[in-house]
Amino acid sequence: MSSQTITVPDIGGAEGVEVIEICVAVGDTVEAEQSLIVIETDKATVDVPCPAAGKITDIKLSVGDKVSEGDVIGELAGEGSAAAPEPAAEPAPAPVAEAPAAPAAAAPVATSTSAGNTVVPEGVEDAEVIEVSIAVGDVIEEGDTVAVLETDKATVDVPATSGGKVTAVKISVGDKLSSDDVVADLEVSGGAAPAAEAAPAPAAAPVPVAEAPAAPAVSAEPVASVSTVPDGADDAEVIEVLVAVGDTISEGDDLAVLETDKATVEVPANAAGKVTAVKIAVGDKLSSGDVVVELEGSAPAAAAPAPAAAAPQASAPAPVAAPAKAVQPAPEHAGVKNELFSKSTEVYAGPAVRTHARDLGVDLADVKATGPRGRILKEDVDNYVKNLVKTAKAGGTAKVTDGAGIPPMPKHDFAKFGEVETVAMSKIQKLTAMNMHRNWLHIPAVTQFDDADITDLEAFRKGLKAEAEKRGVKLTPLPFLLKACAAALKAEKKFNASLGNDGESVVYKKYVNIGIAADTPVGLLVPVIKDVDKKGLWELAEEANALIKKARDGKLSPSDMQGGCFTISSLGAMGGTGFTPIVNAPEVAILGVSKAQMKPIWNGKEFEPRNMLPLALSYDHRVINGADCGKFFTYLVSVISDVRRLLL
Ligand code: CAO
Repeated sequence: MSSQTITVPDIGGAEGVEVIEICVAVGDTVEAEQSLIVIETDKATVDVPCPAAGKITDIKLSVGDKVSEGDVIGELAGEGSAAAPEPAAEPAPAPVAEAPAAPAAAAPVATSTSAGNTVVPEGVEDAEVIEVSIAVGDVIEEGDTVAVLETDKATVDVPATSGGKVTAVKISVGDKLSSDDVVADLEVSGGAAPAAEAAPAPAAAPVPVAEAPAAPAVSAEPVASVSTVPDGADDAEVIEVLVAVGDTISEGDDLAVLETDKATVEVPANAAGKVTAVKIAVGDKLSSGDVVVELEGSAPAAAAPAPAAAAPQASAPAPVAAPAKAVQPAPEHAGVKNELFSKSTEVYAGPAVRTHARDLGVDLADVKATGPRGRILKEDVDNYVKNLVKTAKAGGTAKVTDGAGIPPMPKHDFAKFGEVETVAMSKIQKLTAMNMHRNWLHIPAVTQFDDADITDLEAFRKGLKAEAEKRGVKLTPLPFLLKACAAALKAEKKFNASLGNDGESVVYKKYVNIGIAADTPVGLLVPVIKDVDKKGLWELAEEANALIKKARDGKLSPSDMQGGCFTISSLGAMGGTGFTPIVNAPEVAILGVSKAQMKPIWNGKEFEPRNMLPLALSYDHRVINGADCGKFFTYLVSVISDVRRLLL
């Protein structure tokens, strides 16, 4: 077993960079590329990966130490460690046979006349293999396509950098490749010059990023400019957008947080002004020059972001498979104090921890940090998950303050207890389920109950039966309820409203459209009667009859179901003394109607038999308060109980 001293790789010339996390302990068995320590400059947090697999036998650093390139991190014992080169640029001294397929440019096989390889040409970085075009045994010539790679900008053929017979294919679909990565081992026949010549990739190789992305160039308009991603970033994921349209920003202000697999960095504005468009979103992959925001009212930005030479480079610590290669900390802007994550809410975590959290589906905002200066450690994420699991196993729900979210529903094996039949839900049933679930979760609803005395209304309605028959209309209590609700919606405008799309405003409607929840063979549908306030009883009865028929015949058009302000859900014909209807968003209230019943009502002197209609009014408490409901409901009940009041 060999031993290797692990040192701090090239960190772009930065000196005295603070160690903020030691990720391993003596005795740990580590993989190549596993994070050993995390260092932090004022611009970036960078994981320093282990150059080879092995066992940690010594650690020389502690949290808080200041390190520079070449400082000793610790000792590694392991089979792979001897082969791992120092981060320095000298050619690997001992390219012994057991060396793994190192993509080193100074190809160790240069002396061989029978073996070589073909490598990824220059200019490629972290591009995904979408096709492998060769197989073992193939005889290829220099320039033949050996694979197809894809970046977010282009799909390119990878030409063979050398000819020969393929003895091993070193890549698979889905791999991420960069320049000099070995694509295939070759047996070179006829003594043709092998890898040594081939290693430097042909300059003509197509470079995926060559076709410039959406013009980072500065707009020609005098007052408009853009702020772009600085040099060095490549395919880095946006994990936070820190500005919005309308914000006024200064040069150097943080616009977004990007993350690669090795570092998390902030993107500073390279121009000042008012943000007129944000061109990125969380999840986007950005590279140097990509436009982050459009600005107005500033001096146009210099064409390119031009990072200052003195910027502490978090890029490319060089141990072999150079990990943090794409990451360049933001350029330093004179006079701009820019604390790491200063605007990134309280979530302060390195890339490895962020990736770990994402893999586990953990929102870091929910995790209690125990690291230095409030940094979230991997153990913090693990402990958070452990606690959730423990709570779930204990059969309890997590405390509200635990932010446990909605626990998943357990799966059931119904067939275990007897014969079952599984029937697929109709499209409408699934849609209704989804809408109900969404509305139930989003709307803090309150339901208030009351009874309306419909003795007189029913007498009036029955008196109109003959006329209704003549007109060919079925006259149920529904059109009366429609008229009464329209009057109440006009009287209490908070009920004829919706929450604005921004969640910070209320939209009051000047029209009165009311939906009727209708039970149909395919599920619950809600046709909407428009301008109820402008229509008479017969017209409402006719329209309700027609729309309900259309719904049951499956003939409603989307426009028949749109534009509702309020809904009536009547189960009156079916029975029941009350139910709590779910608000039909974006409406803010719904009236549930149950079966009318004769009840003894005290009239001040005696009990009198009265026909009482049970009503339940659910409302969105974000828009409507209890007092508003009281007013609306009292008015509604009063007009239902005495429809003459509708004339007032
Ligand atoms: N109390 C007593 N009787 C009632 C009544 C009530 N509240 N409401 C209606 N009735 C009577 C009607 O008067 C009619 O009797 P007559 O023919 O003797 O007059 C009978 O019940 C049948 O009425 P209907 O159901 O055909 O008509 P409607 O206008 O009352 O209702 C509709 C139409 C579409 C609302 C209803 O049929 C329906 O589908 N309701 C289902 C609503 C639903 O599923 N909502 C979801 C619940 S959870 O939010």
